[in-house]
Amino acid sequence: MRLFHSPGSCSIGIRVLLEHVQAPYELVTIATARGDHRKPEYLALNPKGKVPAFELDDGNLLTEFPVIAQWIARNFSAARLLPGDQLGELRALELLEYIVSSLHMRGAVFLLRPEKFSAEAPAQEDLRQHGREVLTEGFPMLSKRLGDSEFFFDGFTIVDAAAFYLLNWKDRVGMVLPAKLEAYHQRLLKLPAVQHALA
Ligand SMILES: N[C@@H](CCC(=O)N[C@@H](CS)C(=O)NCC(=O)O)C(=O)O
Repeated sequence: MRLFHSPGSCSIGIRVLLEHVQAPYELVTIATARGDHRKPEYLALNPKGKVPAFELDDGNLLTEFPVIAQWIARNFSAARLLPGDQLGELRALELLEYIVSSLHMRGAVFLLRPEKFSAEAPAQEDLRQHGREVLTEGFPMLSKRLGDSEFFFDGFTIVDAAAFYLLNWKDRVGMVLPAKLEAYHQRLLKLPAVQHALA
């Protein structure tokens, strides 16, 4: 299996999951900062020009964080990366979607990369403001949802891997996390899988 990954990007969350289940995989660096993701060789493989992308042993390429994360959860089921009961699983997928589709794509992306959507300075400022609002509302919501628990569900799940990459951008988005969320981020940073993924 091969993971197409860019340092500092959301693909670190998939790396954390692969390290957590101790999957054998090859890491291929696609540095978005250098524009590797727009190069013809990568676009031929993944026309979306995004990371993460995950190539299975049979050559199939999976994209989209929640899909790759679910593939890992299903294929390394002993690691219990999703709650075992149906409602628990749906609650985990609901939170995963919120982190990826709202907090990442409409929060962090609008705040950090408004030029992707408009070349006009006032529109960019509106986008930044919208992104800031999404995160300002979202971080306390996550913190409340977490409460005093170690993880969002019983044990480490794919939700924690997504939360990890998002919280890792706290300095980039210039936000101070609510205390419980900050303590959770510090706990995640100490996990062996996270340490290996960051190494
Ligand atoms: N919805 C996608 C988002 C992937 C995404 O936006 N990845 C970013 C890195 S965090 C990327 O590849 N950015 C390069 C670009 O958009 O040009 C997913 O869930 O995987």
